[in-house]
Amino acid sequence: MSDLVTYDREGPIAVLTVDNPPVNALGLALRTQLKDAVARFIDDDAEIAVILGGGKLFLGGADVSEFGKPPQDPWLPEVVNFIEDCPKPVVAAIHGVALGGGLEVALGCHYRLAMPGTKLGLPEVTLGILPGAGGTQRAPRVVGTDTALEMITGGKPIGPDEALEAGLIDRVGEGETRATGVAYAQDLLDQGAGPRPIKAMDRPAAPAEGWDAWEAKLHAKYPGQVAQVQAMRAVKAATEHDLPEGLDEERRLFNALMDTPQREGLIHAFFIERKVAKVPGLEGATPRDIGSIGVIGGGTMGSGIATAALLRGLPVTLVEMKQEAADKAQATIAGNLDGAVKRGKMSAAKRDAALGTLHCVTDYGALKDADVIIEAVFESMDVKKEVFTKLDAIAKPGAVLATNTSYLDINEIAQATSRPADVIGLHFFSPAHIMKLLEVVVADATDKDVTATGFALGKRLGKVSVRAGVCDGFIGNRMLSHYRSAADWMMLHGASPYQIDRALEDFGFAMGPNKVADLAGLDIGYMTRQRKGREAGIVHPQWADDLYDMDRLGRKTGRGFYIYDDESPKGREDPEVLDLIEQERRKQGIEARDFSADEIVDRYMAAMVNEGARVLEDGIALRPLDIDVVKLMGYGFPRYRGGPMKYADMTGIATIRDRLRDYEDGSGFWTPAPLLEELAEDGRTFEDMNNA
Ligand code: T1G
Repeated sequence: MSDLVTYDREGPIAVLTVDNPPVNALGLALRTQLKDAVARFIDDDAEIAVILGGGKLFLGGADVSEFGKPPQDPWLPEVVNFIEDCPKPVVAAIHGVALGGGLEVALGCHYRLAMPGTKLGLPEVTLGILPGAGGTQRAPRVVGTDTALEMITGGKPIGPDEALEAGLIDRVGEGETRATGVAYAQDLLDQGAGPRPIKAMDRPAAPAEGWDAWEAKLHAKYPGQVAQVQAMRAVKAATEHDLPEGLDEERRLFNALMDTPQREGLIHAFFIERKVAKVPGLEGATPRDIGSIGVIGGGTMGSGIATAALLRGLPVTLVEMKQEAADKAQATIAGNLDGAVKRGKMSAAKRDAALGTLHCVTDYGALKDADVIIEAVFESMDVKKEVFTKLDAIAKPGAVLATNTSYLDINEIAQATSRPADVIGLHFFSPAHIMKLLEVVVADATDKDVTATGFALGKRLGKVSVRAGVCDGFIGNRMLSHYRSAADWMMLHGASPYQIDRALEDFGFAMGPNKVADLAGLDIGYMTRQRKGREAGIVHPQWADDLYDMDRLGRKTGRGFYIYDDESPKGREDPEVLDLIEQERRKQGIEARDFSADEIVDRYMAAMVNEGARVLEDGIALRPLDIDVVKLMGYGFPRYRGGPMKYADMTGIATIRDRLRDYEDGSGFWTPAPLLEELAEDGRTFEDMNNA
């Protein structure tokens, strides 16, 4: 019985249509039925076959949910080889996407057609593996080694025109996929075309730059990651062996990667970025309209939010206090859109159309028809309350009133209106039109349809939205504040800021915490410390206050933790910073001691996981996966480690609990959270909590 692949005829042409929603993933059942359908074609009197995907795409690749489980026959390489060895020609008619194993199946076919708008790619390295069904052997033979290396080690898909140019496909279709595929097959029959197996093609040459240069480039571009270099080695095998031997080497390298922690971390990241939108308790909620957006405040955040909406075709009315500020916002937004055009993210025509739907004004009344109004004014509770009181008076019934505050109490803001159920937090990350993370912050009175509206808007804006509860800093900044204090603790006791940054960048962070502070501006940290005041158990980084007082705010003043000048644009160490820290040690009678890179990472991560546990205890995050997504998407956490809570599972929760117990110094800062103790005692993991 074949319910995943239908087989029918159009004269001498057999049409094999795959239908395995949602993405035609090549799980065991589909592999079996696809192979059976090709076997039927071989026995049939049809002269040529066309394979195409039902639904919105061709084939979405191997079934990622099978990873980590014992592979089951027929393996995908076997199915691809079976197609390639078919004694009659087989055509792949591709639409939507052909990714990973999906493109590898197409490479097993003898001819390839792609419809306009199709994405063709080998993204396996983004999952910590490499193309394991012949992609590293067949792609170089059709597109050449250099292009194959770009595609395979970069993991980015290409479009049909580029694919045609590269030789990956033979024709770009038009109109309806099936009809186009059948017509192409008929053309091939008319030409007397027979099977054209890639394995019969010449071995590809070595890359122009040479293998050593490629390896060096990959180590530099993907520090600490293993898949890219291994994928390069698989492609190298294609230049040194005939296909069968090359496939063996590819399989060996693939299997080795399948067992790595990086593959586990990256697959975790893949799934939680999708699962995060399935918020417990939101079942049955109905999003309200999001057709028109109001923004209050045209500063960096307000202009960024407005840009994000315009990029996705949503009209925006932006309100500023004075027309001069409104005009400035208009110019900033136009500049942002020009940047999008330059980056190829938007056509000039679409930019012009978008600007036609932007109105930057000073009259709140212009917001009366807006579906969602997002406030992004100065971070002062009084100012925000004033804004929301005004909004309450003019916004239409059912409009969603959102604040972009990064730490203020949204419950208090909501109470400034007569409609607290319509108030929510939409915490964008700067630059708002580029950063993908959006914290949807749910206040006590927020209606679940309003929460669902926040997620619907996030999806429309191309964001990855995470549900957060109300507290100082929500999920991301609350945790940042805590593990930033762990770094301060280590500096007070002997670690240099530069050693800390190096250790954490070697662990995989895009930037160490002190480089991040210099980038954001040391005034941000200073204002936060002023606002929060001294907190028990938290080291107060007096040296950071001293730098602020010396107007050394980081990159923007050319000096912070690092010195930034022509000699060292990326920053060099500043002995004066070390002196400031030593002065504070002397004042507190602390003798500096050595810290190993391992201890720096262990302490920093233990603090991060511990605060994550407290964020879960307080219900600020509903699931550990919400925390992982926030840290992956907004805070430069290394993706191949899956996020702090995944890191804790892979390290062992009891191990982290024990480290914290060892770190206990009476301040309470290192005390393990009750949830951590409980999970360690029960032998449960954060993943168990995700699946509860
Ligand atoms: N396997 C299993 N499930 C998948 C899947 C896959 N490959 N791709 C998507 N899903 C699920 C996803 O989790 C979600 O589930 C639903 O489908 C819709 O996904 C041998 C080994 C195809 C462009 O990397 O890029 O082939 O949340 O929301 O926005 O060399 O999915 O509904 O329960 O993303 O329309 C290589 C990964 C695998 C492609 C569609 N393939 N997928 O985007 O839907 S490795 C990939 C995507 C490989 C071979 C190797 C996208 C998409 P749920 P979605 P979408």
